[in-house]
Amino acid sequence: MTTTAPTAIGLPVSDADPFSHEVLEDPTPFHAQLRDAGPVVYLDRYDVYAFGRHEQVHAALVDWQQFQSAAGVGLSNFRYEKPWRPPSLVLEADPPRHDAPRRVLTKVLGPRALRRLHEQWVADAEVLVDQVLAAGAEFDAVPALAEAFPLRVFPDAVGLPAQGRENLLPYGDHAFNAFGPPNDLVARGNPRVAELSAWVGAQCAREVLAPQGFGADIWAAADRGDITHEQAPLVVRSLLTAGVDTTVHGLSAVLYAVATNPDQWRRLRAQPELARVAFDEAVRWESPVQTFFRTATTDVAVAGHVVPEGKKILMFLASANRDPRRWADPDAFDLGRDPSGHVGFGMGIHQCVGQHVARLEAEALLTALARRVATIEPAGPTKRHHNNTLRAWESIPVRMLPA
Ligand code: OVM
Repeated sequence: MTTTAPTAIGLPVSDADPFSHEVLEDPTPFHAQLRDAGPVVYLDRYDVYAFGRHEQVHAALVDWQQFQSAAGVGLSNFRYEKPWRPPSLVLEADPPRHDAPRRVLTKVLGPRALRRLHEQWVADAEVLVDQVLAAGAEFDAVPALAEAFPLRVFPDAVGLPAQGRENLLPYGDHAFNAFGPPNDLVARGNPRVAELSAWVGAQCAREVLAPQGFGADIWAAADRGDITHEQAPLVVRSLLTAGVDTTVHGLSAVLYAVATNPDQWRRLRAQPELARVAFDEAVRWESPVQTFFRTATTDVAVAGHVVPEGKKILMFLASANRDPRRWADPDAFDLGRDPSGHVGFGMGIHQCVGQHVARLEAEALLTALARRVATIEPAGPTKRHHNNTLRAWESIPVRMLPA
């Protein structure tokens, strides 16, 4: 990153490209430079105001009045550019319009629904882990576990038909790429956007969804008048967009973390009740969702600088989650720390509404592994999957020796 001398008004400027393949391969050095350059850094290549420190990222996340979402939470400013799909009714909305769809999702994905799923998901995780281990000690943890488990439990919980589920990951991958600039990653996804969007759109119809599940629950909320029947399909779409890739990469993160930190795996084996802490610590450590944007609704004063009205703010969740101003030994994956306060699920009114579903998936899978697997070791070179928003693995070869 070339940081030029601060401008006349004292704002550090950088010509870095956070969406370049070099940064996507390993964003950690860039994040450190960004944090050290100042609390606000102007990225002149994109005309955006970047926050890399925990203090400013957290403050922006909880200030929806001055940092709005309705102009899009990617680089594209919906005030001037047409979105690639109809905006999400929750993610890309501000109060008051945001609130009814959000309340519906909070309820549909809440404690009652999860109590119903808990036993089934624990049993599903045990079956999957037994199958994988029976096939051999060495395998790729990404397809075998991180992809297989969410794809086994989540689409069923939504009530999706079996046909076409292979579209879920490519659709989500493109949606998260689309928050970034229109670079080669977006171009590579574009040829399939019409086909994938049509498939996802079709799955949101009441007749296509099973009579029980998150999808049916959203339609039932429309019958009660909590949202309109016109809104219901787009609320279902949010589950299909945000619910699969995120959990796949979150599970990859925690599997990579325990494979490369054998002391932490031993700790988890000795205390399987640490499974949820392990997952949250992995979300802090890896930040499967790296970034989101906001738009300034007014000239906003931030740490002695001004973010002008209408400009985009780029919040580096991943950088905030490893800010040494906030965390002791931030680069360590440590089950002994309290990871709460991390912004990997966001914060404030848009904080991940599916986080309890994600934690339940992780708890089921990690607990099944902790009961069966004595040691987890890397078994070959890992490979990253690049995405403009997601921190992802394509491949994590591992060797798991049974207990
Ligand atoms: C949505 C949504 C919510 C969170 C993340 C996301 C693609 C999408 O409501 O569609 O990423």
